[in-house]
Amino acid sequence: MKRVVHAACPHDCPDGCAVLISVEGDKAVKIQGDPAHPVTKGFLCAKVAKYLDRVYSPARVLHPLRRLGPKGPLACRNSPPEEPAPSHRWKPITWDEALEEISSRFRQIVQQFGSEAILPYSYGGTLGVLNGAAMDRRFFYRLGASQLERTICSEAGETALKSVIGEKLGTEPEQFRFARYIIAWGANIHGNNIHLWPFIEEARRAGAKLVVIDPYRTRTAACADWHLPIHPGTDAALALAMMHVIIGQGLYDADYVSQYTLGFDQLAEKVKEFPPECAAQWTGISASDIRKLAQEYATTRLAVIRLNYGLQRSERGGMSTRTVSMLPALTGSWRDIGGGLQLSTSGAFQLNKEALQLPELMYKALGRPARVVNMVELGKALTMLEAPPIQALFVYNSNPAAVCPNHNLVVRGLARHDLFTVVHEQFFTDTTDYADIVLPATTFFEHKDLLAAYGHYYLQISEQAIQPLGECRPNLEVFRALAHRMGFEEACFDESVDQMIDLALASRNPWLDGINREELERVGHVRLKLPGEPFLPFAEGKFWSQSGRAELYSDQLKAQGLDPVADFQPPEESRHHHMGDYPLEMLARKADNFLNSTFANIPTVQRIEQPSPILEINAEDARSRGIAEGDRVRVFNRRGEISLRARVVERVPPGVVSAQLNWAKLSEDGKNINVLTSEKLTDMGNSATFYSVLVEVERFRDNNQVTNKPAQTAS
Ligand SMILES: Nc1nc2c(c(=O)[nH]1)N[C@H]1C(S)=C(S)[C@@H](COP(=O)(O)OP(=O)(O)OC[C@H]3O[C@@H](n4cnc5c(=O)[nH]c(N)nc54)[C@H](O)[C@@H]3O)O[C@H]1N2
Ligand SMILES: Nc1nc2c(c(=O)[nH]1)N[C@H]1C(S)=C(S)[C@@H](COP(=O)(O)OP(=O)(O)OC[C@H]3O[C@@H](n4cnc5c(=O)[nH]c(N)nc54)[C@H](O)[C@@H]3O)O[C@H]1N2
Ligand code: SF4
Ligand SMILES: [Mo]
Repeated sequence: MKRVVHAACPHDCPDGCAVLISVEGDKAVKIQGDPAHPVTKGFLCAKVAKYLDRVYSPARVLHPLRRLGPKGPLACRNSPPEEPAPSHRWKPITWDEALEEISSRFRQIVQQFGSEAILPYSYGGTLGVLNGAAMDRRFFYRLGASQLERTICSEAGETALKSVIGEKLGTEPEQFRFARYIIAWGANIHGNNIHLWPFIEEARRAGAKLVVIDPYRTRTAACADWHLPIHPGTDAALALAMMHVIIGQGLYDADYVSQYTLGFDQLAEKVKEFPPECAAQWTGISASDIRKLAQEYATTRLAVIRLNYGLQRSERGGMSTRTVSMLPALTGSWRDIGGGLQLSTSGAFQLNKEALQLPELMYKALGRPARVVNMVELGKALTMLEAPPIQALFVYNSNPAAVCPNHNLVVRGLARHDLFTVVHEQFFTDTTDYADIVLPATTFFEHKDLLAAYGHYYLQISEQAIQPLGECRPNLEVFRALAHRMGFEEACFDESVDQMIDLALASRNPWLDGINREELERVGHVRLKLPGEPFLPFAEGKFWSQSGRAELYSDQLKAQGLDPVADFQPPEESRHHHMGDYPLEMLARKADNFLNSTFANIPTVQRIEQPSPILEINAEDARSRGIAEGDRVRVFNRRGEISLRARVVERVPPGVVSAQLNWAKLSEDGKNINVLTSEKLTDMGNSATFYSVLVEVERFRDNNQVTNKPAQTAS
């Protein structure tokens, strides 16, 4: 019998697609986008369209396993990317044995070092409300484990956006069709946010102009009306210069500014320091182009900005995001249907997180907040953290040995003999190579969950379509079982999936009013009860900041030692400071067809992505280094080096090179691009600085001379 199950894509992607899975017997046979969802519109991205290959991959982790032999990747590479667990490497054990071993090691560590010697490590494997951050949080709070500061992705931008408008709210994607001037600012829409594209296309058919501000000529930039290849990390200079023009020429909405903003006078004073001529030197964008951009943006009715997280992965990414976030408050474009700005919509989903996560359990365990470890600094934490040293690491929903900056330091930490590492995973990733115990995880086909979104305003239930493969378990069930093993007796560890969904929905937020599980189960996705149709969150001010206004001046920032208005300084790791040993700015970017490191091992997805790890370099930089298309090159800085194949392109301007995130063990030298990235944190939000990286590139003298050893094996 064939049935169709409504699910929701749980991957870390703004589009939050509604998915229909066709099932015959207990086998999923088809996946498609739900045509009824107003943003999914019946299509999926190329990678998730191939999801059956991922769910039924022969390389899935299907049973609990204990490592045999040393930590670290096998002298790998030549093994096919998809292969089941090699038997000389892993010994299958029962769940009972695995849980027993984990709980007894945890107990021992708690006794000897204290509970904060245990560190959870998780991020965006699933954004499901229950399997992303619920039972796991309860467990680690109750255990009194160190807390993880989860800022690897977006915290700089989020903090900055909130510093102006107070919450993560913005223009809904469906309204982009009404815009007549669209700026994609540090936003790779074709790669990372494809479901916005049809709305942009619709707007362009009606005459809208699309401008892309990105140092890299993305596919989005290539089909835009105007691409401005900005120097990495200099967006604040551009935005401040735009405001210099907008204010100087009186192009702002004086009525909106006076009614709904705070600090305009200070801003007007500040932007005097940033005439376009000065910003041109920092940004590489000519003064006349800056003027033109400012004038067009401020005078075209229905101008919208799709701001994304690209520019905040930079040392001063917070300030960059803050300055751009000020623009629609200045022009009053928040008034217009199809105006305003979108960075994230997630602030609209005020689920009852407290009840799901129960942070009070931490106080019960410790009587105080537990130590906080920043996830970006995992390498440091594992190798040089003050007492108590991390003795156990529990990884789920993340692949830190691939995604974390300063990879060499991370794997040095992960290779520690005395570190007890558990990894709950769907695949044998770079991180499972360092695990003592690997636990098999379900995919979203195999469990039920509740999904919010950060690129639209629909709440969804994702139903379980098939039985778990092998002995796979959802995150929630693993932490429930572990809590029982640890003897935690609180009733919260017994709550069922449906009880937890009901809890999540039991929120005082009026936008969730009346939305219940039964309705979600019946229709799959439900629009939040947003006030007004169309939803214009800030048409009449009502910002979620303390003052209720868009804060162009912020005392809070001042208290943090930041400029209370805005400011620009170039990143220390940029062309503006170092022109010496490492003169090239590297963008360690995401692949258009993977999702961070997810999908990198799926052959049918690999086939649609660029072949083997490459370095994109401009002809000018290639020529001066004697590098030709296809040459093996060594890319290096003081943190590490990697061997890549050169591709000489116009997509990156002179002075900038680009390479993609991938699994380290799939490359010839067992490394990935994060050997070069820095764990330096951003100016706001303690986020990662993947796009503030300087490198040098040289041609291998002997073009076949490539070190063929894995990054780090256990000694
Ligand atoms: N296909 C695909 N989709 C994804 C992901 C993926 O890996 N692959 N990842 C998902 C995740 S976790 C996230 S957070 C989102 C992120 O989606 P985006 O926010 O779009 O993030 P990025 O791709 O990091 O950066 C966007 C663009 O910013 C550019 N950029 C880099 N530095 C600067 C700068 O200094 N200034 C400006 N103006 N631009 C700059 C980059 O070249 C890039 O094209 O995408 C999600 N969707
Ligand atoms: N160089 C460079 N590095 C980057 C970035 C970049 O642009 N450049 N982007 C950064 C960004 S924005 C982000 S968000 C981070 C992302 O970092 P991560 O959140 O670690 O993202 P993924 O690489 O997608 O790894 C998620 C892992 O979770 C597993 N998983 C999926 N679902 C489940 C589940 O239900 N249970 C369990 N237990 N596991 C599951 C997947 O198999 C996958 O291996 O990477 C960051 N790293
Ligand atoms: S990864 Fe993004 S675009 Fe692809 S199906 Fe999931 S939510 Fe949609
Ligand atoms: Mo992210």
